Amino acid sequence: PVREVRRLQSVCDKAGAELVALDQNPIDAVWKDRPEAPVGAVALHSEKLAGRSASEKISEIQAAIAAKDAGACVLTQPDSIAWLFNIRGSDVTHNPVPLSFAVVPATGKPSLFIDGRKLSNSVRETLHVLVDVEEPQAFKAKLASLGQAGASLMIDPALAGQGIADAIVNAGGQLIEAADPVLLPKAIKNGAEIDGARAAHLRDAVAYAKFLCWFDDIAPSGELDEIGAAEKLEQFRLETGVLKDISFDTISGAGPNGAICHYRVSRKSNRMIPVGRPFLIDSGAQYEDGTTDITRTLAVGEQSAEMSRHFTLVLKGHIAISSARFPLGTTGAQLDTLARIDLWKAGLDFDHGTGHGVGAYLSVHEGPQRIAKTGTVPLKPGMILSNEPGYYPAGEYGIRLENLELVTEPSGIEGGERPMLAFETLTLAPFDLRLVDRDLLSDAERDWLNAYHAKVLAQLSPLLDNKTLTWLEEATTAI
Ligand SMILES: [Mn+2]
Repeated sequence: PVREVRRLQSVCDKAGAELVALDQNPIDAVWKDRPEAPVGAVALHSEKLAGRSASEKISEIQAAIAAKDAGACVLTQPDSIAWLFNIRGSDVTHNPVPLSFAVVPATGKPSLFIDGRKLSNSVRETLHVLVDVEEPQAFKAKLASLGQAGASLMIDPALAGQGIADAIVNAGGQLIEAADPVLLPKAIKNGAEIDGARAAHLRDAVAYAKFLCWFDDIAPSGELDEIGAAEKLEQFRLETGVLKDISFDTISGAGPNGAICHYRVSRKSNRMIPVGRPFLIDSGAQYEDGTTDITRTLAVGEQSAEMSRHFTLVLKGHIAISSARFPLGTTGAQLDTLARIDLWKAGLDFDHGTGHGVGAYLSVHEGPQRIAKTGTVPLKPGMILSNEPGYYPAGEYGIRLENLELVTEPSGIEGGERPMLAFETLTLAPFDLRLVDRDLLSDAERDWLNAYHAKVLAQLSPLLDNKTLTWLEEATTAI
């Protein structure tokens, strides 16, 4: 990206070094068995799920481009392109996006640069109404011809490659640097996308409850390993019959592996899940109507008082975020502290953000919103964010508790003056009460936990088999 090249340039300047751009990537010379670029099939994303037509979205984005006095905007993010044209792809594992580029003029028909082998005749016909479909090889020539015509082209310096900026400028064009105009509208989900997210989470919760019930049967034997747990969870999700993919590689962390934040289980690292330590599992699903992401930390056998204390401190942070009320204009950075304050008081912390944006059957991580020290974007109604504080005593175990939260419309509070935003929790799964130290929770926190568990039980009970329902009733007992 342009911004990264600038950063490297300034580092090189300081060090008295020279940053040299090459025409050929030197890795290509030695990468003999490089696979061909993927040609995953493109599917149309229905207007019923998207909530808006592609032509309506294109008009909105064109107005944003015109407002920047740009002749056109170059889109480089596959999820921005997928959102704008109401398409989904299968080029990237766990992310339903087609690899492609697009040039959207302030007026007139956009151009989509995509390998034609990804498009069936019917998809191509539908797209042709909206865009000029061109092969990827034509992309650079298009940038050059716009440059030669003296056009002003909008690019996002954090996302667009330096090669794109060079192609425009070298041909005589002007650059207008601005945030990808799709990011914000994509982040703010409309009514159809919110309904879809709720449906996806309810479906996912049924699979998840079955997994938790199964886990409690098997794990205390000490004969379950990380891969076995991850595969079983995926199997329950597959049994929904509508799983498109998991939304990322499951983080299944037993004992010390749980303390590695972005741990990814492999055949080599695979551990047996030890009895007597919490087990962390972070996973998610892609359904046509929504993307999920959930982390639970589960008791396996007896847990020490120290483990429960750590778990409960993390839970307090999770509850503080979930129950927060805040005015319009509040950023994720302002809320981030709420997730940490009880850990800080105990001399503890965690080294990742508290939450990230989540797409609507798109990337499980999307901007621009986040709950983190770097979260400078105000939270808006319709945004979906994760709420996932943690604590990771190195070499011992990991604790993380994650739900997805929807930012609601501002509403009044009894006795209050100003309308406040809130979070509606989308994820529906119990927190492991065997790890909760009741005495560390305030009355309000206990009320929150009991109300959440009552909601989980009420929503799931009509959908569960008897065995899972009996398990869930026990798991959601009021404390
Ligand atoms: Mn997450």
